[in-house]
Amino acid sequence: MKLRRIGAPVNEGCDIHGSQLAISALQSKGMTFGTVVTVEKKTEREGEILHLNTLCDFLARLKQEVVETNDAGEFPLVFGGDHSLAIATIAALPNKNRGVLWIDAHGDCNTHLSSESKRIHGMPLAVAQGYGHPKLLEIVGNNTVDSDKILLVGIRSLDAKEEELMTSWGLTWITQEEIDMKGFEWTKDRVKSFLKTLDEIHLSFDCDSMDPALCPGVSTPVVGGLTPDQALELVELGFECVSVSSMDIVEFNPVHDQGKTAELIFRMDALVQKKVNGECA
Ligand SMILES: [Mn+2]
Repeated sequence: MKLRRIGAPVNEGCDIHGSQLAISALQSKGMTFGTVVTVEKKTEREGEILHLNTLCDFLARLKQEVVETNDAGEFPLVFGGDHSLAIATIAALPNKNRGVLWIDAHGDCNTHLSSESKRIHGMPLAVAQGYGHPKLLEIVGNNTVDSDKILLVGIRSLDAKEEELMTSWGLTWITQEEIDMKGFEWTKDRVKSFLKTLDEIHLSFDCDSMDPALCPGVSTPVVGGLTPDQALELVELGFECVSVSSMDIVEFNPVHDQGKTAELIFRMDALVQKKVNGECA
């Protein structure tokens, strides 16, 4: 299968300077994109969640791009940009039999009601399950994901209300503390047994799942985390255990990077390309 790189330099879901520059930073290092979907500023209502109209417009266009990529028989690999874009990637394909492997330091399961920051990049996984602001749910339509088909890995920063929501929805997550205590082999076994229950997944990789001491190019770093090699191993495991239908690599912030996160992104891109090409060979 052919891979199509879709650039999504969105920062309105995060509002910390930098991730809007991710695509041009990757292009300057030689990466090429099939398409780049850009943000067009819309008028915002006061008191609404941050940049809601701007993001809804952007996400609808990004979703359409992923739909067309899939219709063309190509594999959509979406580069962020902040994690709000996953709303569009996940919404693009029917999800009733599809799971999600979500590698992240954060839960991204806030709703507009629980969120303190009101930033949409903390909400995409809630929206994907059908919880959140009506305007965001409109983008998802019927393509929600069942909570019992989702596994989060690398979690080390949950808000109290967010954690309550995650528990009430029946979500499963592996914390970084568990990974550190029980080991990476244990982690891979857990991920593997989860993947084996599914036919197909969307893979969402947040760069802040990695230790910011090793990969500092992110907007919301949290102490500790995966090594770049472990991150690659988890992504590889995804492709080896189950059919991956789409993927995001998000939250790269070149302003804070010292070339290290970019280097990991290039390695991950090469790995995904190899897996996608091989799948139909
Ligand atoms: Mn995230």
